[in-house]
Amino acid sequence: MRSSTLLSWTIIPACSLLAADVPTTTAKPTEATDPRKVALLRRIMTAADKNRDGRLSVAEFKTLDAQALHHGQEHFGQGDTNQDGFIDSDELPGSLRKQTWFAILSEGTEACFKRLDSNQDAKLDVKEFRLVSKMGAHTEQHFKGADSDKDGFLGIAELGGLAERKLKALEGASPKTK
Ligand SMILES: [Ca+2]
Ligand SMILES: [Ca+2]
Ligand SMILES: [Ca+2]
Repeated sequence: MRSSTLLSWTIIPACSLLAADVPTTTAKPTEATDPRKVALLRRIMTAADKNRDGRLSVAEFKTLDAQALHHGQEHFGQGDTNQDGFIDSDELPGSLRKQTWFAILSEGTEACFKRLDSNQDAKLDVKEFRLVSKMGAHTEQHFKGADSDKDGFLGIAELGGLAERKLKALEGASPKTK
């Protein structure tokens, strides 16, 4: 019983902090409890879930997929781990693994930029960008599309722009009840 006493010492303060809005019954991996990521995932779900049933159909998911035309169905299938024909919020992070914009936003643009800029010249060349790109053979094309001032490098704003654009376009397309 010593271990449970020890455990309660460490758990109780954390629970009392979280008790206000988080049910303590489900233990989730840290990815799902990071408030920034939770907020991001909620934002993505809200933007894509057009019929507001709390889950994504294939058509809804494809609006998130940068390679929807050729790989949307495949990405959806990989993401729908319980195979019920929908991506729910638990399946969302896994289903977005192949999305460059999601990789950048979930790490945080600034942290991601710093990590990629290995020669620390405050800009990313294609080689540095390749580390976060999920576009495979289309990486260079993707890079050029994000390089809005056409100087052959991505600044932090251009990297952030690439990531935000997808989400902003979605949010712009969805009717807001404000
Ligand atoms: Ca839906
Ligand atoms: Ca599912
Ligand atoms: Ca660099």
